[in-house]
Amino acid sequence: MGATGAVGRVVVQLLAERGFDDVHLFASARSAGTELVGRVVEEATPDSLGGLDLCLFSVGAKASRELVPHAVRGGAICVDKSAAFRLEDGVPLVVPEVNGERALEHEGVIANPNCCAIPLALVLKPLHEAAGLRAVRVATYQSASGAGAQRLQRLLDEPQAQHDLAMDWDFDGEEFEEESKLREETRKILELPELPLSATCVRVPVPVGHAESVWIETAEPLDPTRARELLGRAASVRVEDFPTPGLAAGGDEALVGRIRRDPAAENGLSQGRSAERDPDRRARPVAARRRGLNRPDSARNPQAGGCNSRYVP
Ligand code: 2RA
Repeated sequence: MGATGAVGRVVVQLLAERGFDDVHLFASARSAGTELVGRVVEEATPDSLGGLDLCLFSVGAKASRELVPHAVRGGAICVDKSAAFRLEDGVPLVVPEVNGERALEHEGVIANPNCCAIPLALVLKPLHEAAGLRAVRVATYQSASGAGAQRLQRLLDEPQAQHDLAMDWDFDGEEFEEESKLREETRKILELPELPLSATCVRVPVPVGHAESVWIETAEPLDPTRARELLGRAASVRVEDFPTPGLAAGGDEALVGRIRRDPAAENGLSQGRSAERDPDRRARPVAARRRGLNRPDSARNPQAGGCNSRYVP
């Protein structure tokens, strides 16, 4: 569901590459009829979503809230990438490498975390097991793709000289919604409900590939060399000296590097990481156009946001 969106198109391509052939593609009435990987996209309705085994939802929270219950009633297990159900009791919020066993506890819906929470959890889990997390601070540098296909196209169409930072999430006067999501979701995935975690999220003029700087404090001392070893062995994590969105694009791993002692904290460690799943790394044409880059509402477009991460945020 959401087959024609930024994330949906990647999902469709990966399913085809990986040999899944009993697949139906769904989208809203507006996008139904589009052809992808030789299949015609069907309109998602309460009836058309009945009788399916597994539904991958890559739409906005409003559409998920409306349609997921129909698919579940029709017998499907739904993996939903929106924020609609992530923090609900009884809905596992799963990063397979971190808490995959929780998926088995589903009652019809399994939630897929925010695309910044997924790689963060991947790198925090082994460090927590080794030394106990005491506090986490994160700064994100999020790509245009995270706000959806239209936002990505807008960046590609505008002159480079007009590129700017944006903070295009709902703002409660203190925090952006993205920042509180990152805290609450990471706590749920790691099962550390009290973990002190503060985030500062910014959208940067990069087409695809989110990056994060992460500062952690641990209960026990954790040597950077040891942290590097632990991360080198962690599933779906790749240690790179200088991780960037460009290096991560098109791959299945979260890259982590710049692992070093943080002299500003006792038992402090800092690191940078980057993750993205975009099958198309080729440069795209840039034409003149700029509209609303920094408007707080610029990401609230009708198109579902998505960062094309391997886990489909
Ligand atoms: C964003 N993480 O980048 C969110 C949604 N993909 O805005």
